[in-house]
Amino acid sequence: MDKKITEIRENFEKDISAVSSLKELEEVRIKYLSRKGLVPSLFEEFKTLPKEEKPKYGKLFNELKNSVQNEFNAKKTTLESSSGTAARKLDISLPGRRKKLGSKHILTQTTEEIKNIFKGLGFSVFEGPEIESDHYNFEMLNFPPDHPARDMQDTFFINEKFLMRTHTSPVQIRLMEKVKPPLRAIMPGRVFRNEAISAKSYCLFHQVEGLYVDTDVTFAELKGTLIQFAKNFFGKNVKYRFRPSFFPFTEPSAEVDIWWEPKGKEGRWLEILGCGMVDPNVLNNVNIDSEKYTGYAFGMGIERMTMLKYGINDIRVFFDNDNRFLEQF
Ligand code: 2NL
Repeated sequence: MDKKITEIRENFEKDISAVSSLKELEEVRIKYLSRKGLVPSLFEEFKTLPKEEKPKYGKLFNELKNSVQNEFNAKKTTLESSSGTAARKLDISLPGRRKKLGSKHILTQTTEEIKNIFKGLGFSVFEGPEIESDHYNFEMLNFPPDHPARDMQDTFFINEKFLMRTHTSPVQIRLMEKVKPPLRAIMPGRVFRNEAISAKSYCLFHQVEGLYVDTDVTFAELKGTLIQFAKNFFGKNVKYRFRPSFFPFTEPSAEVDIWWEPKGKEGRWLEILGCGMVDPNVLNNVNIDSEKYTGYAFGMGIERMTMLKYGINDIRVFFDNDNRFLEQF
Protein backbone atom coordinates (compact mmCIF):
# COMPACT_ATOMS: atom_id res chain seq x y z
CA MET A 1 0.00 0.00 0.00
CA ASP A 2 2.86 2.41 0.83
CA LYS A 3 4.39 1.64 -2.54
CA LYS A 4 1.13 2.41 -4.31
CA ILE A 5 0.85 5.84 -2.62
CA THR A 6 4.44 6.72 -3.56
CA GLU A 7 3.84 5.59 -7.14
CA ILE A 8 0.72 7.71 -7.54
CA ARG A 9 2.50 10.74 -6.06
CA GLU A 10 5.54 10.34 -8.31
CA ASN A 11 3.47 9.84 -11.45
CA PHE A 12 1.32 12.82 -10.59
CA GLU A 13 4.44 15.02 -10.15
CA LYS A 14 5.69 13.89 -13.54
CA ASP A 15 2.35 14.45 -15.25
CA ILE A 16 1.60 17.86 -13.76
CA SER A 17 5.03 19.28 -14.57
CA ALA A 18 4.58 18.26 -18.21
CA VAL A 19 1.28 20.15 -18.48
CA SER A 20 1.44 23.29 -20.68
CA SER A 21 -2.22 23.97 -21.46
CA LEU A 22 -5.58 23.95 -19.74
CA LYS A 23 -6.62 21.08 -21.96
CA GLU A 24 -3.71 18.93 -20.76
CA LEU A 25 -4.45 19.96 -17.19
CA GLU A 26 -8.00 18.69 -17.57
CA GLU A 27 -6.63 15.28 -18.66
CA VAL A 28 -4.51 15.17 -15.51
CA ARG A 29 -7.53 16.08 -13.40
CA ILE A 30 -9.58 13.25 -14.91
CA LYS A 31 -6.73 10.76 -14.38
CA TYR A 32 -6.16 11.58 -10.69
CA LEU A 33 -9.04 13.56 -9.20
CA SER A 34 -12.25 12.64 -11.01
CA ARG A 35 -14.78 10.36 -9.36
CA LYS A 36 -13.11 7.23 -10.81
CA GLY A 37 -9.58 8.71 -10.78
CA LEU A 38 -6.54 7.23 -9.05
CA VAL A 39 -6.87 9.22 -5.82
CA PRO A 40 -10.56 8.41 -5.08
CA SER A 41 -9.87 4.76 -6.02
CA LEU A 42 -7.43 4.62 -3.08
CA PHE A 43 -10.33 5.44 -0.79
CA GLU A 44 -12.19 2.40 -2.16
CA GLU A 45 -9.22 0.27 -1.18
CA PHE A 46 -9.11 2.01 2.21
CA LYS A 47 -12.50 0.52 3.07
CA THR A 48 -11.03 -3.02 2.71
CA LEU A 49 -8.07 -2.39 5.04
CA PRO A 50 -7.85 -4.09 8.47
CA LYS A 51 -9.14 -1.86 11.25
CA GLU A 52 -5.74 -1.30 12.93
CA GLU A 53 -4.19 0.06 9.70
CA LYS A 54 -6.99 2.52 8.96
CA PRO A 55 -5.72 5.48 11.09
CA LYS A 56 -2.25 5.40 9.50
CA TYR A 57 -3.49 5.16 5.89
CA GLY A 58 -6.38 7.49 6.45
CA LYS A 59 -3.84 10.18 7.29
CA LEU A 60 -1.57 9.33 4.31
CA PHE A 61 -4.50 9.26 1.88
CA ASN A 62 -5.73 12.63 3.05
CA GLU A 63 -2.26 14.14 2.73
CA LEU A 64 -1.96 12.78 -0.81
CA LYS A 65 -5.42 14.00 -1.77
CA ASN A 66 -4.77 17.50 -0.39
CA SER A 67 -1.36 17.95 -1.95
CA VAL A 68 -2.57 16.69 -5.35
CA GLN A 69 -5.55 19.04 -5.18
CA ASN A 70 -3.32 21.99 -4.15
CA GLU A 71 -0.79 21.45 -6.91
CA PHE A 72 -3.61 21.09 -9.39
CA ASN A 73 -5.13 24.39 -8.25
CA ALA A 74 -1.79 26.21 -8.41
CA LYS A 75 -1.11 24.97 -11.94
CA LYS A 76 -4.59 25.99 -13.01
CA THR A 77 -4.09 29.55 -11.72
CA THR A 78 -0.76 29.95 -13.55
CA LEU A 79 -2.15 28.63 -16.80
CA GLU A 80 -5.25 30.82 -16.66
CA SER A 81 -3.30 33.99 -15.98
CA SER A 82 -0.72 33.35 -18.70
CA SER A 83 -3.23 32.16 -21.30
CA GLY A 84 -4.20 35.80 -21.86
CA THR A 85 -0.63 36.78 -22.65
CA ALA A 86 2.14 34.59 -24.02
CA ALA A 87 0.16 31.41 -24.61
CA ARG A 88 -2.63 33.13 -26.54
CA LYS A 89 -0.54 35.77 -28.35
CA LEU A 90 1.99 33.40 -29.82
CA ASP A 91 0.08 31.34 -32.33
CA ILE A 92 2.78 30.08 -34.67
CA SER A 93 0.16 28.75 -37.07
CA LEU A 94 -1.00 32.29 -37.99
CA PRO A 95 0.27 33.78 -41.25
CA GLY A 96 2.85 36.58 -40.78
CA ARG A 97 1.86 40.25 -40.91
CA ARG A 98 3.09 42.02 -44.01
CA LYS A 99 5.12 45.17 -43.26
CA LYS A 100 3.80 48.23 -45.09
CA LEU A 101 6.43 49.69 -47.41
CA GLY A 102 6.46 53.43 -48.03
CA SER A 103 6.97 54.95 -51.46
CA LYS A 104 8.52 58.10 -52.86
CA HIS A 105 6.29 61.17 -52.63
CA ILE A 106 4.67 61.89 -55.99
CA LEU A 107 6.49 65.24 -56.18
CA THR A 108 9.81 63.43 -55.77
CA GLN A 109 8.79 61.01 -58.51
CA THR A 110 7.84 63.86 -60.88
CA THR A 111 11.05 65.76 -60.08
CA GLU A 112 13.12 62.66 -60.86
CA GLU A 113 11.23 62.14 -64.10
CA ILE A 114 11.80 65.76 -65.19
CA LYS A 115 15.47 65.56 -64.19
CA ASN A 116 15.94 62.36 -66.19
CA ILE A 117 14.35 63.85 -69.31
CA PHE A 118 16.65 66.88 -69.20
CA LYS A 119 19.72 64.77 -68.36
CA GLY A 120 18.95 62.88 -71.57
CA LEU A 121 18.98 66.22 -73.42
CA GLY A 122 22.46 67.08 -72.10
CA PHE A 123 21.58 69.14 -68.99
CA SER A 124 23.35 68.78 -65.65
CA VAL A 125 21.64 69.39 -62.28
CA PHE A 126 22.48 72.10 -59.70
CA GLU A 127 20.98 73.13 -56.36
CA GLY A 128 21.36 76.23 -54.18
CA PRO A 129 20.24 77.87 -50.92
CA GLU A 130 16.55 78.40 -50.05
CA ILE A 131 17.35 81.57 -48.12
CA GLU A 132 18.56 84.14 -50.61
CA SER A 133 19.52 87.78 -50.71
CA ASP A 134 17.42 90.40 -52.48
CA HIS A 135 20.50 90.79 -54.68
CA TYR A 136 20.39 87.24 -56.09
CA ASN A 137 16.64 86.74 -56.02
CA PHE A 138 15.65 90.05 -57.68
CA GLU A 139 18.38 92.56 -58.52
CA MET A 140 20.58 90.32 -60.66
CA LEU A 141 17.49 89.10 -62.50
CA ASN A 142 16.65 92.54 -63.80
CA PHE A 143 13.65 93.14 -61.54
CA PRO A 144 13.08 96.91 -61.31
CA PRO A 145 13.19 98.25 -57.70
CA ASP A 146 9.43 98.81 -57.67
CA HIS A 147 8.41 95.44 -59.17
CA PRO A 148 5.29 94.04 -57.40
CA ALA A 149 7.02 90.69 -56.71
CA ARG A 150 9.40 92.54 -54.37
CA ASP A 151 6.44 93.52 -52.24
CA MET A 152 6.13 92.07 -48.72
CA GLN A 153 2.71 90.85 -49.90
CA ASP A 154 4.29 88.41 -52.33
CA THR A 155 7.63 87.52 -50.76
CA PHE A 156 8.60 86.19 -47.33
CA PHE A 157 11.27 88.64 -46.20
CA ILE A 158 13.53 87.60 -43.31
CA ASN A 159 14.96 91.12 -42.96
CA GLU A 160 15.88 94.05 -45.24
CA LYS A 161 18.40 91.98 -47.11
CA PHE A 162 17.37 88.32 -46.92
CA LEU A 163 14.26 86.46 -48.04
CA MET A 164 12.89 83.01 -48.88
CA ARG A 165 13.66 82.55 -52.57
CA THR A 166 10.62 83.00 -54.81
CA HIS A 167 12.13 81.00 -57.70
CA THR A 168 15.24 78.91 -58.35
CA SER A 169 16.66 81.55 -60.75
CA PRO A 170 19.23 82.74 -58.15
CA VAL A 171 20.88 79.31 -58.46
CA GLN A 172 21.33 80.02 -62.15
CA ILE A 173 22.85 83.43 -61.39
CA ARG A 174 25.32 81.80 -58.96
CA LEU A 175 26.21 79.21 -61.58
CA MET A 176 26.76 81.79 -64.34
CA GLU A 177 29.00 83.80 -62.00
CA LYS A 178 31.20 80.75 -61.41
CA VAL A 179 31.15 78.84 -64.69
CA LYS A 180 31.81 80.42 -68.05
CA PRO A 181 29.77 79.29 -71.08
CA PRO A 182 28.99 76.92 -72.60
CA LEU A 183 26.72 75.84 -69.75
CA ARG A 184 23.57 73.79 -69.77
CA ALA A 185 21.86 72.99 -66.48
CA ILE A 186 18.57 72.62 -64.62
CA MET A 187 17.84 73.70 -61.04
CA PRO A 188 15.11 71.90 -59.10
CA GLY A 189 14.08 73.00 -55.62
CA ARG A 190 11.59 74.49 -53.15
CA VAL A 191 10.42 78.08 -53.58
CA PHE A 192 8.22 80.27 -51.38
CA ARG A 193 5.47 82.78 -52.06
CA ASN A 194 3.49 84.83 -49.59
CA GLU A 195 0.14 84.11 -51.25
CA ALA A 196 -3.30 83.32 -49.91
CA ILE A 197 -3.56 79.54 -49.65
CA SER A 198 -6.19 77.97 -51.91
CA ALA A 199 -6.73 74.97 -54.18
CA LYS A 200 -4.57 76.77 -56.76
CA SER A 201 -1.73 78.25 -54.72
CA TYR A 202 0.29 77.32 -51.66
CA CYS A 203 2.96 79.24 -49.71
CA LEU A 204 5.53 76.69 -50.80
CA PHE A 205 6.00 74.82 -54.06
CA HIS A 206 8.65 73.18 -56.22
CA GLN A 207 10.16 74.50 -59.36
CA VAL A 208 12.56 73.34 -62.04
CA GLU A 209 14.34 76.02 -64.02
CA GLY A 210 16.67 75.42 -66.93
CA LEU A 211 19.38 77.43 -68.62
CA TYR A 212 21.52 77.08 -71.72
CA VAL A 213 24.17 79.71 -72.52
CA ASP A 214 26.58 79.46 -75.44
CA THR A 215 27.47 81.26 -78.64
CA ASP A 216 24.56 81.30 -81.11
CA VAL A 217 21.87 79.81 -78.86
CA THR A 218 18.57 80.51 -80.62
CA PHE A 219 14.88 80.66 -79.80
CA ALA A 220 14.43 77.75 -82.25
CA GLU A 221 16.64 75.60 -80.00
CA LEU A 222 14.58 76.62 -76.99
CA LYS A 223 11.42 75.55 -78.81
CA GLY A 224 12.93 72.25 -79.94
CA THR A 225 14.13 71.38 -76.43
CA LEU A 226 10.84 72.24 -74.71
CA ILE A 227 8.74 70.41 -77.32
CA GLN A 228 10.88 67.32 -76.82
CA PHE A 229 10.44 67.68 -73.08
CA ALA A 230 6.64 68.00 -73.36
CA LYS A 231 6.46 64.89 -75.57
CA ASN A 232 8.57 62.85 -73.16
CA PHE A 233 6.58 63.99 -70.14
CA PHE A 234 2.98 64.02 -71.46
CA GLY A 235 3.27 61.58 -74.38
CA LYS A 236 4.40 61.97 -77.99
CA ASN A 237 0.98 63.06 -79.28
CA VAL A 238 0.73 66.06 -76.94
CA LYS A 239 -0.70 69.19 -78.61
CA TYR A 240 1.14 72.39 -77.62
CA ARG A 241 1.48 76.07 -78.47
CA PHE A 242 3.97 78.87 -77.73
CA ARG A 243 2.37 82.16 -76.73
CA PRO A 244 4.15 85.53 -76.20
CA SER A 245 4.57 86.57 -72.56
CA PHE A 246 6.71 88.75 -70.31
CA PHE A 247 9.33 88.12 -67.58
CA PRO A 248 11.83 90.70 -66.29
CA PHE A 249 14.73 88.30 -66.94
CA THR A 250 13.96 87.16 -70.51
CA GLU A 251 13.44 88.97 -73.80
CA PRO A 252 11.59 87.82 -75.81
CA SER A 253 9.49 85.71 -73.44
CA ALA A 254 6.91 83.01 -74.05
CA GLU A 255 4.63 80.60 -72.30
CA VAL A 256 3.90 77.04 -73.40
CA ASP A 257 0.36 75.62 -73.23
CA ILE A 258 -0.76 72.07 -73.80
CA TRP A 259 -4.19 71.02 -75.02
CA TRP A 260 -6.09 69.28 -72.23
CA GLU A 261 -9.22 67.30 -72.91
CA PRO A 262 -10.58 65.35 -69.93
CA LYS A 263 -12.88 62.42 -70.84
CA GLY A 264 -16.39 63.68 -71.56
CA LYS A 265 -15.46 67.32 -71.00
CA GLU A 266 -14.64 70.20 -73.24
CA GLY A 267 -10.91 70.64 -73.97
CA ARG A 268 -8.89 73.79 -73.23
CA TRP A 269 -5.35 75.20 -73.30
CA LEU A 270 -3.41 74.95 -70.03
CA GLU A 271 -0.15 76.73 -69.30
CA ILE A 272 2.71 74.39 -68.37
CA LEU A 273 5.79 76.63 -68.31
CA GLY A 274 7.41 80.00 -68.97
CA CYS A 275 10.54 80.58 -71.02
CA GLY A 276 12.52 83.02 -73.11
CA MET A 277 15.92 84.28 -74.26
CA VAL A 278 18.02 85.43 -71.29
CA ASP A 279 17.83 89.23 -71.12
CA PRO A 280 21.22 90.79 -72.10
CA ASN A 281 21.09 92.76 -68.82
CA VAL A 282 21.13 89.48 -66.87
CA LEU A 283 24.14 88.20 -68.83
CA ASN A 284 25.99 91.47 -68.27
CA ASN A 285 25.19 91.29 -64.52
CA VAL A 286 27.17 88.05 -64.27
CA ASN A 287 29.95 89.31 -66.55
CA ILE A 288 29.05 87.18 -69.54
CA ASP A 289 29.56 89.17 -72.73
CA SER A 290 26.06 89.54 -74.18
CA GLU A 291 27.54 90.52 -77.55
CA LYS A 292 29.28 87.17 -77.79
CA TYR A 293 26.87 84.86 -75.98
CA THR A 294 23.15 84.24 -75.99
CA GLY A 295 21.08 81.94 -73.84
CA TYR A 296 17.65 80.59 -73.22
CA ALA A 297 15.95 79.85 -69.91
CA PHE A 298 12.72 78.28 -68.75
CA GLY A 299 10.88 77.53 -65.55
CA MET A 300 8.02 75.28 -64.51
CA GLY A 301 6.12 74.42 -61.33
CA ILE A 302 6.45 70.74 -60.37
CA GLU A 303 3.09 70.68 -58.56
CA ARG A 304 1.42 72.09 -61.64
CA MET A 305 3.01 69.50 -63.93
CA THR A 306 1.99 66.70 -61.53
CA MET A 307 -1.59 68.00 -61.25
CA LEU A 308 -1.93 68.09 -65.03
CA LYS A 309 -0.44 64.65 -65.55
CA TYR A 310 -2.50 62.88 -62.87
CA GLY A 311 -5.67 64.99 -62.85
CA ILE A 312 -5.20 66.39 -59.33
CA ASN A 313 -7.30 69.52 -58.71
CA ASP A 314 -6.06 70.82 -55.34
CA ILE A 315 -2.41 71.75 -54.70
CA ARG A 316 -2.81 71.37 -50.91
CA VAL A 317 -2.98 67.56 -51.08
CA PHE A 318 0.79 67.47 -51.81
CA PHE A 319 1.49 68.93 -48.38
CA ASP A 320 -1.21 67.28 -46.22
CA ASN A 321 0.63 63.94 -46.07
CA ASP A 322 -2.68 62.09 -45.98
CA ASN A 323 -1.89 58.40 -46.60
CA ARG A 324 -5.05 57.96 -48.68
CA PHE A 325 -3.49 60.37 -51.21
CA LEU A 326 0.14 59.28 -50.88
CA GLU A 327 -0.67 55.57 -51.28
CA GLN A 328 -2.06 56.14 -54.77
CA PHE A 329 1.39 56.71 -56.23
C1 2NL B 1 7.58 80.20 -64.67
C2 2NL B 1 8.55 80.96 -65.53
C3 2NL B 1 10.86 81.24 -65.96
C4 2NL B 1 13.18 81.75 -66.19
C5 2NL B 1 12.12 81.23 -65.46
C6 2NL B 1 15.49 82.53 -65.92
C7 2NL B 1 16.60 82.49 -65.11
C8 2NL B 1 17.66 83.28 -65.41
C9 2NL B 1 17.64 84.10 -66.46
C10 2NL B 1 16.52 84.11 -67.23
CL1 2NL B 1 19.03 83.25 -64.41
N1 2NL B 1 15.46 83.33 -66.95
N2 2NL B 1 14.43 81.75 -65.62
C11 2NL B 1 12.94 82.26 -67.46
C12 2NL B 1 11.65 82.24 -67.95
C13 2NL B 1 10.60 81.75 -67.20
O1 2NL B 1 9.88 80.71 -65.17
O2 2NL B 1 6.43 80.24 -64.93
N3 2NL B 1 8.06 79.51 -63.65
C14 2NL B 1 7.23 78.75 -62.79
